[in-house]
Amino acid sequence: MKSKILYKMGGLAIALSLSVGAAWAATPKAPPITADEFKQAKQIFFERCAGCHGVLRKGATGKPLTPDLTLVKGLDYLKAFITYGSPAGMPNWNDTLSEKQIDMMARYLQHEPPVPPEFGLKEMEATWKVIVPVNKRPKKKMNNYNLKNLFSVTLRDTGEVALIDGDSKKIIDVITTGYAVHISRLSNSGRYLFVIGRDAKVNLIDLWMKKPGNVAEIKVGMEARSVETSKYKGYEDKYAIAGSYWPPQFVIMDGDTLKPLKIVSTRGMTVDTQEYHPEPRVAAIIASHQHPEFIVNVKETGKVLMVDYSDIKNLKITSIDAARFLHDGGWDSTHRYFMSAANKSNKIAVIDSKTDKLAALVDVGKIPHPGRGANFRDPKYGPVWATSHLGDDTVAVIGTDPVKHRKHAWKVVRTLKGQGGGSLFIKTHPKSTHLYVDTTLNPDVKLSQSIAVFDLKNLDKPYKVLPIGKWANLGKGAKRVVQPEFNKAGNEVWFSVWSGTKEKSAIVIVDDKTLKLKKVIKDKRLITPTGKFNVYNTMHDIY
Ligand code: DHE
Repeated sequence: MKSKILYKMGGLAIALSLSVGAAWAATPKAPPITADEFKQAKQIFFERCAGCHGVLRKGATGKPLTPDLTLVKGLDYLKAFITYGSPAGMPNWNDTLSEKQIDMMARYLQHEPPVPPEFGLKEMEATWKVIVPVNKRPKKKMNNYNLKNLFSVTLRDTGEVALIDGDSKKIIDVITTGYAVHISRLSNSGRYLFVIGRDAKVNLIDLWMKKPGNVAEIKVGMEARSVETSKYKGYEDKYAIAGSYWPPQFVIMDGDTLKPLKIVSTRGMTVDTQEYHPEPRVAAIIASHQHPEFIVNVKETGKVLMVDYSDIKNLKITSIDAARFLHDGGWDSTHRYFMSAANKSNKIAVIDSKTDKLAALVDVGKIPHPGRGANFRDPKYGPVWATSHLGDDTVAVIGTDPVKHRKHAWKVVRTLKGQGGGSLFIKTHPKSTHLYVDTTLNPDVKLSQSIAVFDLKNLDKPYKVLPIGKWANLGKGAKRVVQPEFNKAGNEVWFSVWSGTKEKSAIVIVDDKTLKLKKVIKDKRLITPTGKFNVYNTMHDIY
C-alpha cells in the first residue's frame, strides 16, 4: 500500500511516497498513539534513528530502545533525550524535528517496534527497472564533460544526487535517486555510477550518455548503506553488490542492468560470544584487487566476508573473524590491506586481501570513524593509514608497511590530537601534504563548523583551523561541515556545509596549497549536500 505524507525536516516540508509495510498492534501500558502517528513515527525512525539503534531497536552503535527499557524511562525522559541528545553521542534533534514530532517519537518508542518485511528475489524483481536497455546505450562517451573530475554529490533531503563539473564548478544535472543517498561508487571503467539510498534503492547512472542519467534501478531491501562494483581483472564492470541494514543481507547483481542474481543472508553467530544475532547489518563493502572478491563487513557479528564472485552458482565465502561493530574503512596505499573500523570495539581490523586472513586487530581511540581513511608517508614511519574518532579528539596513525617498516606495521605509530570528538571523515591525497579532519558531530558549534588541517611534513606542528562554516557565508544558525573530498589533481578540497534547510547549504572549496578559500558553490538545487565523490579518485581508490 502507498500513502503520501507531509513532514518537516529542519524547517523543510517534504512530501514523500511511503510504502507502508508491517502491521502494528498497540502495546499495553504505552502512551496512546494514533495509527497515522505510528506510521509517521515509523518513517522518521527509519530515516533518522534506525542507523544507530537498529530496525528492530535491539541496539547497535546506539542504545537498545525496546519497550521493556523505554516504558521504564517514561515520556518526559525520552522527550528530553531526543530534544537535547547526550554526551555519549546521541545527537540533539530539536533543530530537525518539531516539538510535536519529538512527543510523537517519545510515545512511539514505548510501543513494540514493527517488524519490517523480508525482501527476497521476488520482492527485488518487482522493483527492478531497466530504464535504458544495454543495446540502446551509447558505445562511446557522447558528452564533452571531463568525467574524471566530475563529482557525484548527495543531496540528502531531496533524494537526489547532483553531478558537479569539478573544472567549472557548475551543476551539470540533478538526478532523482533513493532517499538520502549514502555513497556513490564508480565502475572500474568509470562509465557507470552506482548510488544507494537509505531506503535501499540502487540507481545505476550512465555517465557516457549525452545527458548522464539513470539507466536502471532496483530496491534491494528497506534500509541500506553500501554498494560496490567488481574490479578484478577480467570482471571489470561485470557485477555490482549492495549490502542492506534491513533485511540483513547482500545481493550480487549484473553490473550493467542491476538484475538481482544472488542474495545471501548475514544472520548468524557473533565472533566473540558465538551467539545468534538476528540483525547483523551489512556495512562497508569494497572490491578486492587481489582476487575476484567482494569484501563485506558484517557489523553486529564482527565478520568480514570475502565473497568470491567467480562462480556465483557455487558461491565461496571465506569468513574472517574480526571484531564486532564493523563499520566503514578503506585500502592502505598498496590496495592489499583493507583497514576496517570496528567502531564500538575501538579497533581497526586489518584484512589481508591477498591471503584472505586477518593480519591484525589494532587498538585505537574511542569509536574510530575513518570513512575510507587517509594514506600518507610518515616522515619517520613510512607508509601509514589514519583514522579519526567519534568518541575522542585523537587521530590514530597506523603503520602499513610490513616489508620495509615491519616493526611499525599494524601498530599505532602516532596519536595526533585534533579539535575534538564527533569526527566523521578524514582525508588526504597523494599529491597533498595536508591531512583534513572534520568534527561534524561535535556539540560545540565552533568545532562542527570548522576543519583541522595537519601538516604531513611536520606532524609535531599544531594543526591549523579552517573556518569553513564562516566561509560558506550562509547567515546565522549552526552549520555542520562534513566530508573533505579532493579533486582529481589533488589541489582542491571540497567540503559540504549544511544545516538542514534549503537556504543554508553550500559546498566550500579550499586551495590545498595555500589553505585559502577558493570558491563557494551555492545553487537553489544544492540542498543539504553530504557525501561528495570525485569520479577519478573513487574509481582508483585514491585517498
Ligand atoms: Fe554514513 C559511509 C553507515 C550516518 C554520510 N556510512 C558509511 C558507510 C557506512 C555508513 C556503513 C560505509 C559504506 C561503504 O564504504 O561501503 N552512516 C552509517 C550509519 O549507520 C550511520 C552512523 C547512521 C545512519 O543512520 O545512517 C551513518 N553517514 C551518516 C550521516 O549522518 C552522514 C554524515 C550523512 C547522511 O547520510 O545522513 C553520513 N556515510 C556518509 C558518507 C559516507 C558514509 C558521506 C562515505 C564517506 C567516504 O568518503 O567514503
